Amino acid sequence: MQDKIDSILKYALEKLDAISLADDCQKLRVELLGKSGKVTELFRYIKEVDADQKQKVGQMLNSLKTKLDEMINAKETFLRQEELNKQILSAKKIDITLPTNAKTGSLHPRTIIQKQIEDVFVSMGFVVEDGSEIETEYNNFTAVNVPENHPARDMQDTFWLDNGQVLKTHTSASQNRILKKYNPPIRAIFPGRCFRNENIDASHENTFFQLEGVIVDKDVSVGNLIYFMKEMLSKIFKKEIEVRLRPGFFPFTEPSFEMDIRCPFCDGKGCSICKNSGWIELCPCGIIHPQVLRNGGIDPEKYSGCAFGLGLDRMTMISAGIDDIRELNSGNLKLLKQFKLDL
Ligand code: FA5
Repeated sequence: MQDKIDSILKYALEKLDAISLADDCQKLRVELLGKSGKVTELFRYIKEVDADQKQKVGQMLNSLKTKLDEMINAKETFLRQEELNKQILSAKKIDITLPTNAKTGSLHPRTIIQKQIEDVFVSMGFVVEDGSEIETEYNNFTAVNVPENHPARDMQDTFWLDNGQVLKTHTSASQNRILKKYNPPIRAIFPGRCFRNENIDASHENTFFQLEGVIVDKDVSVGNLIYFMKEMLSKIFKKEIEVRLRPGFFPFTEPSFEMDIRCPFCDGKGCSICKNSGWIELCPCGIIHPQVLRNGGIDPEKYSGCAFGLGLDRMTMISAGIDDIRELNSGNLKLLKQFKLDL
């Protein structure tokens, strides 16, 4: 009996060694342990064995059965895991030679408008400057003539940092650095992200964008301001745009104005975009206060300047016909993807 058991074990080992598919383990199990398998056949011999040997032979065959079962199971588990690994790997395989069908992203409408405005100003001899989002109290307020304890500092509800600096509340915070950097004549625009501790509604965000411009030269007047703004607006809206000035107040400009544009959508007849008034409020502007020039190292006796602070979100909303500023930060791709850069 021992010989027979040994020869079945040897056979099973050789077979298992040669098997490379998990399903073949099942076939071997049937061949050895199935109803008419080799081991089952051996069990039939028990009745022919002497009575005093029956128990011993039975134990030998049972342990052979258990051993074979374990060997086949181990090999089957190993092969099944290997097959699974191959499936996972082949699913993850990337063929870098295939053409890509990945969808590319698109520019945000505000970025599109910013680039268009930058292009127009650059074509008129302006440099485009960058500004920091964290500013000193001096740059954000003092340099632009907002004195200590002046209500203007409360007017712009500010995010103050622990170190006494601020999240820039307006792009005017870059004026001083730019005035110091360039000698007149200066023509510069500087777009940037601004932050105010505002209650959010359809026209106010706590994080928004402005695009500021300064012109400093001999005898700069409101006429220069109107000229450059009209040029920019006409290029953006692709038609002549009429503007008007209303009195305003800013500590950094004197006089200060609010510039409105004749509604480019209804040509002033009245529509939903201009709320039937025929005019759209565009941006504050004015003649740079002499103290601001002085703070920037420029002699106000020799030079004068004008400045404007365009709300980029507002300009984007006007151009794209969006009536709620929150849409711009919403990540609503359906809306945002409608706008294409036309360079
Ligand atoms: C200023 O920030 C001035 N520094 C602008 C300026 C520059 C005036 C140079 C004169 C000379 P104001 O707070 O009005 O001004 O903001 C300018 C524009 O930024 C607004 O017309 C508006 O379009 C936009 N703006 C201001 N606050 C918000 C806000 N919370 N959300 C979205 N846009 C805003």
